[in-house]
Amino acid sequence: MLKPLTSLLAALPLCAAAQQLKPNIIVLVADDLGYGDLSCYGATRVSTPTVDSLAANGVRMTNMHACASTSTPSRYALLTGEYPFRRTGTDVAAGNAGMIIKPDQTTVADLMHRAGYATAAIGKWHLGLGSRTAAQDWNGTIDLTPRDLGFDYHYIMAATADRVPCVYIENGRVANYDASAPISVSYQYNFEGEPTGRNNPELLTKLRPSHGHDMSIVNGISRIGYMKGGGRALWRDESIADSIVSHAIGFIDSHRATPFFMYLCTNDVHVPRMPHERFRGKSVMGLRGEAIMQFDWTVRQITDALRQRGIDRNTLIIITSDNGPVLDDGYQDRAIELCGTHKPSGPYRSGKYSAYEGGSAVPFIVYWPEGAAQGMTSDALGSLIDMPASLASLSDVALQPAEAHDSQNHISTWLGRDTRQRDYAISMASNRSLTLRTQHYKYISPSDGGPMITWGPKIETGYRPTPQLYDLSKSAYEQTDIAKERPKLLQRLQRLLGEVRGGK
Ligand code: NG6
Ligand code: CA
Repeated sequence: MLKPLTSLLAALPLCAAAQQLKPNIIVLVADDLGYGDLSCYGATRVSTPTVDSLAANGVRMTNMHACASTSTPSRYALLTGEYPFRRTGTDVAAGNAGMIIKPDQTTVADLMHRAGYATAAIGKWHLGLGSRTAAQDWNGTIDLTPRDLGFDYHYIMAATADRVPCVYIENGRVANYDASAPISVSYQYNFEGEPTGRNNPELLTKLRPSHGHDMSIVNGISRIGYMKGGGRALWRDESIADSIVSHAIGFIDSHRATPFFMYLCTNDVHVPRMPHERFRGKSVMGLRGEAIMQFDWTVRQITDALRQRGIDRNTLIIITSDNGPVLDDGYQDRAIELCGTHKPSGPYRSGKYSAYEGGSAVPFIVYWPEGAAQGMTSDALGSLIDMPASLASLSDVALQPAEAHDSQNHISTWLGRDTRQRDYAISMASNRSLTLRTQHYKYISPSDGGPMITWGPKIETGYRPTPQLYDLSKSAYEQTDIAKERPKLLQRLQRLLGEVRGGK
């Protein structure tokens, strides 16, 4: 039946109003920032006043999990809503890895785009670029980029600051490209005559490696991988946070009329930690503490910019991290020596790379003055895999069955309007073994590999050849394995993991 014209007309202004009311969305992902690294999560040897104030005026979730204890698989899950264990090639990517997410996969950016948002990826990327590994045209246009994954704009680091190429990529091309210094990149061989950290330690004026990271030297710091050229396009580590912030604000400024979605990823607090000079000497924990301060500064720049433009009240900001913390991750930055009583993983055992909780438990703060609860702490179990479905729901976008198929909608809980939680959260350790967390328990599947990682620093893996089960309601620190005492519970969690694993 045709609707009378008057009712159609009456509906129009409402639609227009609804359109305008869509909040801007910023998903701000720190790198290697631990559960215990923010003062609103208990840190006392470093202070993060801006993040603390968002937490105090928003929702602070205390039981949130990344899907992996390293970056690439964790970010893969957050953007696609698919567990990284379903696909090979989702492990920590080289700087010249081809694009890991397939262009036909639906990402959270695609969904936001469908909802009418302008979309951007800014900062650390680490999910590959180009259609083929080692075949990117760093001197021309890269053929497969975040643009093919639903992002209108990108200004990114291909991988991490410790991996070449040490340049930003803006909309498929090296930003600030210097034609007088053509760029070559290899993860197999060095370029003739180019110094390396291994052969030319005298050129390491800023940081020395503690393990690995002894290949090409850029800005007095040796990296993973080899590169030649770059010239004016090479980044200065001390200015990475500033570059990320200025491009984020630039994107905000160019999208004042439409709602925007920004996936904003800091380089902090990943290695090499070389924050801006203005933070030097400011933390008792040295460079790692200063990198945490710089992370808080980044949040401050963004929130100030929103406020100055009068859009802070209708912007939803989610602050989280891609995986747990690490102290010595390959450079002699004295993170271990200066840590003192600080607990980067809070109450949890181990950190980055590990199957223990420290590997995947992450801070998660939701701030949106017009839409989220204020000053609430939630212990609802959650997972970053739910980003696509939750933001799609917030934006009224319907998901097709094949899209983001591991992702569930938990937006009401994230906004503090509900206490409904996930039944389980699954994470993948760096050897791809899986863990399953429920509100009270943690199951770690059996796997090969010793109790400590096999390179460099002392990090507990949590790997054992036998299944492990811990009661986290008794102690957050996984110490007493109750697998033998609770065979039925163990079986139930194993079955659940098996179902999810075989499910899709
Ligand atoms: C490791 C690197 C480490 C870090 C990590 C990835 C060595 C010895 N260690 O292989 O420094 O780059 O990969 O970190 O090379 S992540 O947070 O991006 O996953
Ligand atoms: Ca990381």
